[in-house]
Amino acid sequence: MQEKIYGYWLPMNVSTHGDAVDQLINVLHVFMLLLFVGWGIFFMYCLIRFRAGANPTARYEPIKGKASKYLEVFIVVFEAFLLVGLSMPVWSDFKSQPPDEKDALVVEVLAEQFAWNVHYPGKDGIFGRKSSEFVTPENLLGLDPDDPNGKDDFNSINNLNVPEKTPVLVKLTSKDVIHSFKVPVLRLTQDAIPGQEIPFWFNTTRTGSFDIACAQLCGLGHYRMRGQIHIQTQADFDAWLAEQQVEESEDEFSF
Ligand SMILES: [Cu+2]
Repeated sequence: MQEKIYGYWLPMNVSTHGDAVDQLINVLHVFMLLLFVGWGIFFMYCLIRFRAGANPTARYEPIKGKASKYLEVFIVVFEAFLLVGLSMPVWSDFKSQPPDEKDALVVEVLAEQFAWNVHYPGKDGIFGRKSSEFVTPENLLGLDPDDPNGKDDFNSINNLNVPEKTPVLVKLTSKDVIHSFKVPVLRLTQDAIPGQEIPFWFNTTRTGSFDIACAQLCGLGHYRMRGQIHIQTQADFDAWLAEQQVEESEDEFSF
């Protein structure tokens, strides 16, 4: 059964940092609504108060009253508070305190036109060396066949499996053009830039399968660059991991 993710307001949130982001979005929306209504009333007032019928000749002196000045100062101070008081702490908390690699699930995501290649390090926990020169239709990640660390690595396409309530550290890059890894329910968007490996992290609050979208218009197939994140219980995730590793060793025998 498809879960209801979207309603009248923000989509469901399943990440630990999502509440802080939502709070910011809510405050901003209420503030924008107040500004909209305020300016709308002022506009109506001006239309009536300064209509041509009642004011046949224009007056060139500016208004003497101080009300507008105080209002503008208040708005500037409030906007500074939004930026310095609310946005920056949330952002710096999220950006400057990534989880320790020991405590997190570390995966690499390699974006390409038009898919997400998810690279898991396998049993040894070490990623094999990747290079564009090794990329073939069978070796989508471009793993170096001579690197022993890459022997037990495996990848999945458009499917990112993670255990719930565990920090996940993603190292994101791109093979071709700029893509953007976006998971609305995780309140997460990160551009993927060719030639750069950009780390980001998240932590989940519950299980479920949710969409991963590409948020950069990256070519004609952009619309079908859709992946899924599967947040599983630790037991389910371990079972899935074991299954992948068995498949991987079967692959090796078939060479
Ligand atoms: Cu894309």
